[in-house]
Amino acid sequence: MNPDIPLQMLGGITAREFLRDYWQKKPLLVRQAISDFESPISPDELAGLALEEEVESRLILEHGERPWELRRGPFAEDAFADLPERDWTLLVQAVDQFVPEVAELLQNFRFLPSWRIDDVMISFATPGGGVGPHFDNYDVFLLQGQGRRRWKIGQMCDSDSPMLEHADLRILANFEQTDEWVLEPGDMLYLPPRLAHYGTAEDDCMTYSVGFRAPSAAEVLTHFTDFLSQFLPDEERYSDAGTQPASDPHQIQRDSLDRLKALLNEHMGDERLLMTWFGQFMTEPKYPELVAGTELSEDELLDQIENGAMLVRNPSARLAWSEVGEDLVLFASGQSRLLSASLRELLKLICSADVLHMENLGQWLADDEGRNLVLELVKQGSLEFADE
Ligand SMILES: [Mn+2]
Repeated sequence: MNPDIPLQMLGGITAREFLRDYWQKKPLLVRQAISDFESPISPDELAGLALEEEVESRLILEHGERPWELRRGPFAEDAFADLPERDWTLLVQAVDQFVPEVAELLQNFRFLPSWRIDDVMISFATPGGGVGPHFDNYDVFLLQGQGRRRWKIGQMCDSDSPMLEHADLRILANFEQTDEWVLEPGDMLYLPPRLAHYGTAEDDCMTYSVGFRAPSAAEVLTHFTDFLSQFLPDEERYSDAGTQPASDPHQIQRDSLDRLKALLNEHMGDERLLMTWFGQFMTEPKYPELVAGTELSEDELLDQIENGAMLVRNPSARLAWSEVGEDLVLFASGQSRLLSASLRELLKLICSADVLHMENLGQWLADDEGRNLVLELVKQGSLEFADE
């Protein structure tokens, strides 16, 4: 997409301007980001999802058995019958993985890397309902789907910000309001990480939260070094050949630190392994159990596609690709595969096409490496046959 075309989604500024002035920096309110927006799912359908075993959901009651009572799904069918008239909210995670029309909304965010997107959470709230004042460590776009919600924003927070005592929820003890707006269907509010916010329903309402993900520095270091260490032989150790005689054998000299830093830098600076780890880490599925492959032979794959079968990306899979030296690498749901540069267009196709079929896949199935890639992705579960 052209980053210099003004977008209605961003209130008439370009993706370039949004990324320069707002992304990760400050909030942006967009009235009618999507005009005449009609929520692709109803509150009843959302409640229905919260009954499903594989769906992650929560109910929060401001005046429950204790303040801000949290109940976790999956819920029984009668769970919604006894709820009070107001001041509660139902939150359902990753609705984009279960409702294709909700996944389609993500097309509006193609100016950001798809591997940065976490999920589309949808909340339904009765009047007064919300999750309390809080902050997140992630960027979020809050798109109003139905009814009206009042959003207040406040101070920038961090892990030292005082919280209410609560076993399950992170609710801010202090909220220093700086602004507030009432959002109507189609309105959208972008919030950068760590900005305090407090949303309450004005009437029965649904809000779509397009949430992003970024590994913490602690995660990057622990996970990358874990990954790296698999490739390091036990005999490779701290070494001090050529060291000087010690003036005091109890002192750790500065030159020891320099040797240690050289050892770290040699491995931490391995860009090939860093890219491989990062791609694998960022494409790990939110729910790995929903990416289950099927056994399939090459002949079966070809037969089916030649007979008109279509492949789609598993909505729970995550795909990305990258260049590593002269080669390409495809990351699929936490795994990586090194491929020759000639497969570039196939990788782009697999990552972006709505469906894969004989017409757009045909030439690649005649290529050994291409055919094998498609087969492996079906066996792994990142691609699956579309239901007719
Ligand atoms: Mn939030």
